[in-house]
Amino acid sequence: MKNNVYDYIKITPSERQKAYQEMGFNAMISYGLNTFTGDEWGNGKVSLDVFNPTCQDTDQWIKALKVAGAKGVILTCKHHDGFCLWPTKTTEYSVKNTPYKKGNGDVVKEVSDSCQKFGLKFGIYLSPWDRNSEYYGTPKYNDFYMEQLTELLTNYGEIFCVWLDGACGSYMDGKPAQKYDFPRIYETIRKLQPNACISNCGPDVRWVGNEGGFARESEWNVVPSVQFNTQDIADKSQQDDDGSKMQISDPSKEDLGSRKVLSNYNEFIWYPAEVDVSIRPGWYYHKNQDSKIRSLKNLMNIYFTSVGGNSLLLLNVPPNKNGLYSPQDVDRLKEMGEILNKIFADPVSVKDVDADEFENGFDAINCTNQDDTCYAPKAENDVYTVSLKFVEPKTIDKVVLKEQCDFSQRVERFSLFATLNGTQTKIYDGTIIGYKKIALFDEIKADGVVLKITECRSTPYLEQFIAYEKTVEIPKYSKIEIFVIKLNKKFKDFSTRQWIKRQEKIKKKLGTK
Ligand code: FUL
Repeated sequence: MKNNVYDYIKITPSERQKAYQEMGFNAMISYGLNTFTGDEWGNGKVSLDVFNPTCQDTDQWIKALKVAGAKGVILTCKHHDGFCLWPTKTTEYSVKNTPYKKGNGDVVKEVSDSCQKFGLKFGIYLSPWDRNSEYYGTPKYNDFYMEQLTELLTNYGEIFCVWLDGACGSYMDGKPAQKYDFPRIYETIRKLQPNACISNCGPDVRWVGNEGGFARESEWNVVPSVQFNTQDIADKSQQDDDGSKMQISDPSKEDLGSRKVLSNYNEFIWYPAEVDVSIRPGWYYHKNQDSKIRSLKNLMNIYFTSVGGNSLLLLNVPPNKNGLYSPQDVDRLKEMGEILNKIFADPVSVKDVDADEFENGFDAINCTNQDDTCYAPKAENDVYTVSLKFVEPKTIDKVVLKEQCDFSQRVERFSLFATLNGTQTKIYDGTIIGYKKIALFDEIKADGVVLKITECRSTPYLEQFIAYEKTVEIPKYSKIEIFVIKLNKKFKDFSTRQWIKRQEKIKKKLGTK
């Protein structure tokens, strides 16, 4: 195919996608009957009497998430077991028939109210797969689902995201997978909540493809439109309740959007990646996982590869049987928020910026502030250079870079250099920048920093180029730890492939997809 870069850079985000990307880090709350039974995937037949949190406090959840730095919250209003956390008119399998508040509770309302109180956005997870509904597998299910969606989109204020899970194990119930009416689902969401992004099995936000917290080294926002394919997403999603299987496949080397890949296609979309991952091994609370919460180092690693690598982070934190976040989770969230605040406490003040001649209105100084103005050079070039001179020498250990995505994602390769008394030391080599790139490097004393963009789709539009002082030791993996992690992944990848083969055989035997 004969494309040129202009075919790619004409692809830009919608307003709703921009608002979502701006949020960076959101949380998911998995809560429901599974919390009380210890299941990950309830079978849809569990007695509603089990749902009886004695001191549920959604303010406590939302406060803890806010402290960590999350900007929005997505609640599992209905998981695969079909149990609804709101008193829906569509089914009896809901909170209204549980002992909780003698059937007068509405957990969706409580969470959305708490979000409003603490200034977080609220989003919904409404599982397409439903193991309770008698309609599942028939065309009637689509009407039923639409009614549930409509209730959620009309009664709980502004919704920032509808998360459509591709996971389905209907073969376990001897049923074929439902053919969902996605066009109707999207149309309803657009009509009732035009600002909401549709994530995962939706057109706005791309599932990164695993649930272990791994992103690609180069995550592109512009990808071939074939990447948005609900069947494909469902096929790659969980098909068994052993969540650990989803934590494996390491996509870091996968290439979805380089020029080489794009050149094979002729239709492209803006489709940013989202990394969904749980703070615990399971999505739901299990007491025996209290000691298995991800370490701060691990969470920071996920943060820097997702938020710091042009992706979104969706961190699941599940409440316990009392209806509270356990102290272990609260503490970890607090540590996370505290360290992030410290890491980004001291942007280095700049006294001078030097760059190639700028396009009118796109002065180089624009990339040193934190608004959405940007720098753009006037003419296309082989290398674009921007040099910052600090007010005084500082010890730095990270640089934050952002492209102004109204002009698409353009930068394909760059390097950073620290300067001190006229000498230059290379401190970082990178590929994409996109919405946000956090470049971490070993601490170095510098009186300035230089960015050289060596590959770019036409001229760059640089919104931010800010160096940060080293304020705290960033929890990072050592080289040996990285080696062990990689080895582990390889081993798990192998066992997952064997597992998938076995699953395929079982499904073939059962005659289901
Ligand atoms: C998966 C589901 O099967 C898990 O139970 C969880 O809800 C996760 C967010 O998505 O695919």
